[in-house]
Amino acid sequence: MEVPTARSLADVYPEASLSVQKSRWQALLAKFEQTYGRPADFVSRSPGRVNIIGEHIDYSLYEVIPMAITADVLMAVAIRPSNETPPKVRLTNVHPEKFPTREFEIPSEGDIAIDATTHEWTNYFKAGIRGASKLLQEKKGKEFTSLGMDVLVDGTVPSGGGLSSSAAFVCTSALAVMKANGEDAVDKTKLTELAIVSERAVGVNSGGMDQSASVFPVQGSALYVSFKPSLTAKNVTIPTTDPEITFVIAQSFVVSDKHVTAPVCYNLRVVECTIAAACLAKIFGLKAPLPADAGPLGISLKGFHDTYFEDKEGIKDNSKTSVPDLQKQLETLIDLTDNYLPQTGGYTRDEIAQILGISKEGVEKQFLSSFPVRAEQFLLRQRALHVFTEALRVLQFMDLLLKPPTTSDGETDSKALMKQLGDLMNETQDSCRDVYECSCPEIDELCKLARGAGAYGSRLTGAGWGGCSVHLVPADKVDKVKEVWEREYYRKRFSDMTPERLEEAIVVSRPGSGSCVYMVQ
Ligand code: NG1
Ligand code: MG
Repeated sequence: MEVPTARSLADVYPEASLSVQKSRWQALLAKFEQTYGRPADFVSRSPGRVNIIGEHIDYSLYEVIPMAITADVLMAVAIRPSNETPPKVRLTNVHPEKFPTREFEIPSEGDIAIDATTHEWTNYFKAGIRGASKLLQEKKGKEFTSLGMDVLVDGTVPSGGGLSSSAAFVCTSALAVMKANGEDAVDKTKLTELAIVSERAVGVNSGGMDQSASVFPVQGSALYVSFKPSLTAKNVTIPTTDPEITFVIAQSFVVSDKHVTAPVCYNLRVVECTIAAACLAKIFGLKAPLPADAGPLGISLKGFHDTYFEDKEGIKDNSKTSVPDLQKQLETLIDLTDNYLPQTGGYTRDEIAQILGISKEGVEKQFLSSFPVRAEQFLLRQRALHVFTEALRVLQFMDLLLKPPTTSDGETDSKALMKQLGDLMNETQDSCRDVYECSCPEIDELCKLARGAGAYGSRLTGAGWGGCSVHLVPADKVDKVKEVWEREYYRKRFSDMTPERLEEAIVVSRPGSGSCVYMVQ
């Protein structure tokens, strides 16, 4: 499937936001001309996302169900002359006070240096150039170097807020570079894969959910993303019910900056899950080594899962296993983890080395040297338990979307559906808070308030430790939930809460559309 070329803004945005978007696009194109003295050739666009369910399991290569939101990153681009050597990139932002103007050259073969130790906005564009250049070199030959570009950026996905501004930015950049170099048909899977790898170049050990959710969606659908055996994404419509199911997103305004917290939060979780996979494989004496797969550290809990059932039950291709059987497998793995990784206080480097039968230096080298991580104890038991139970909840959630409960006259039983979907989201929140330890008191409070005011399900979304929360709320309860948050959370905690900030804090989002290009006439 290819990234579509939008003919009009109605292809890109839901009806309700069209007039706001129209003025935003006009302003972007006018500012482009004013800045660079000529019109843009095209606009590249990718949205942010909210994850509905499947938290912190993408990097263990389990399925997740995010959806695209309306907020997005736009890049108006004009291609620079092809005889310019080396080719130059000029990057400006509609908010230059936050994102200052930059200029740099593209070295031959596109092997652009990225200093991941500084948190610099243009790194994400460089990551896009690097990834896209690699892909284009495979096609056009080693000596290919990208053309230069003049770019003006306008992003509306709040950064550090858990709605994946970074993936939206990298996907938009990579798409812009592909397009500028004459790629008319950009394959969605290829674009997503290159954006995943590109984002890792910026120093975050990320899974692939955000980039998939930014590239693939079609309007009105959530996305079921699988990573194994290879990346695939299926659009799933949310059943129409009365009252309508809505997903409401609420910011906690607790900023969780991954570049600062990763060594003790995000990257540490990635490492804990990877070590758990290695330890479980060793404990069960699996005959085959774990497959080297697309997880950030080469092996994954899903890799362990498939290998375990191949070893014990002779299942050669677990992707063909039925959903009820997959659910049983996960229940088995939950039991095994409970019995065979018993230490609730965690495992030290020495203990891990002992389980794996390697030296402490070996542990350090294999698991702790690719990304900065700081820890003495690794909570393998809790992390594996979260991952397996969460993977199970995703399967159950998908089942409900595909086969919603019905009333005696065969209609969708919306109350029962919302209750069951909501229960699963609430269980995710409990697990994130107590087992995976990636929530925070502010998010817990937003969830509690929402449930009290009529939300069926409430949980953190994205990496956590702050950022955003997502809530399943029937349309007729949205106002009540908002009112309670305003009164009990935002105004109590932030004395300087302005109406504009409140507007930003709560978003009722319908599933939006993914990446696209728009040609400027
Ligand atoms: P955010 O919320 O964008 O930091 C991160 C990861 C995802 C996923 C979630 C947790 C990046 C770019 N994204 O999301 O891949 O692992 O956390 O489910 O690191
Ligand atoms: Mg991000």
